[in-house]
Amino acid sequence: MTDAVLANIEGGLLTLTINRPKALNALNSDVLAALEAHIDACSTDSSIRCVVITGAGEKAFVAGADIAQMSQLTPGEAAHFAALGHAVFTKLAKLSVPVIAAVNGFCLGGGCELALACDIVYASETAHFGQPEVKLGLIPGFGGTQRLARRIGEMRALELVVTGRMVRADEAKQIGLCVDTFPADALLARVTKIAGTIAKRGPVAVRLAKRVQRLGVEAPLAVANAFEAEAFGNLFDTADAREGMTAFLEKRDAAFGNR
Ligand code: DAK
Repeated sequence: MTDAVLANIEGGLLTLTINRPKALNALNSDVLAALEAHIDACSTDSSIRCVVITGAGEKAFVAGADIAQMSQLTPGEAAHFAALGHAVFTKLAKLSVPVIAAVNGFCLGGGCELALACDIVYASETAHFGQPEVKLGLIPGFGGTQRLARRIGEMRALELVVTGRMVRADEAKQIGLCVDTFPADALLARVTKIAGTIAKRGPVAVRLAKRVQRLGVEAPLAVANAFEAEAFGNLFDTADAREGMTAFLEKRDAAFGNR
């Protein structure tokens, strides 16, 4: 595997670092292929409880799709690039464990779409978000016209997409593009701590919570509530739910076995 994306696994936490700092971590086909390989590996590793994605260097999370590479694409290659990007981001969104974006700087175009494919986003106080594709005569190509509206609402999303303007971290938090902001030098440590908390919770419950919510937002409320009720019932068949409730009653920490 190339070093386009660095992977580190520790304490049930997989940290993926997009690693092209000289190009502000722009997404080229090598990065997308490496990301896909790591996501595939993660999807079959039951020891991983949470994933964190960040960018190498101090300046950028991901400053978009690689414009230099894109500018050379034939229509056929562009279609392949778009299909690869969609496939990777969809796989990421469908990972059974929560995925957190630690946005450590510019988060633009394909980078913002990458953050939108993650379940939870935290940002450094110096981060900038945006979908500037219209400045290049393009539109977002990795799901941004769809996921952005679902996350922050149609009006705010279209305003960002058609102006291409950048949003600073404080506004990003205010409009729901990220949950919270931290000083740049504390971001990764704070996000790792939060991911560590998730990793300690009942793993089957965490996965089911994500699954039910992801499925439910695409469904009518009555159907979504039925998903939840079924999943809730299924948890009573798991050793972890028995252990969690027993541990509470016995006033001790639960020892979950992921079963
Ligand atoms: N691609 C390639 N290289 C990039 C890049 C990018 N997106 N962003 C930055 N770089 C490179 C710069 O070219 C520069 O390289 P050198 O000149 O040093 O070799 C290096 O990173 C440092 O950047 P700057 O010198 O520009 O740094 P500044 O601090 O002055 O400015 C900036 C930072 C983030 C404001 C600026 O770099 C910038 O505006 N970058 C471009 C941001 C952008 O437009 N992002 C959106 C890209 S378009 C589709 C599929 C996907 C997409 C669309 C369609 N389908 C197939 C349908 C997605 C599109 C996009 O994401």
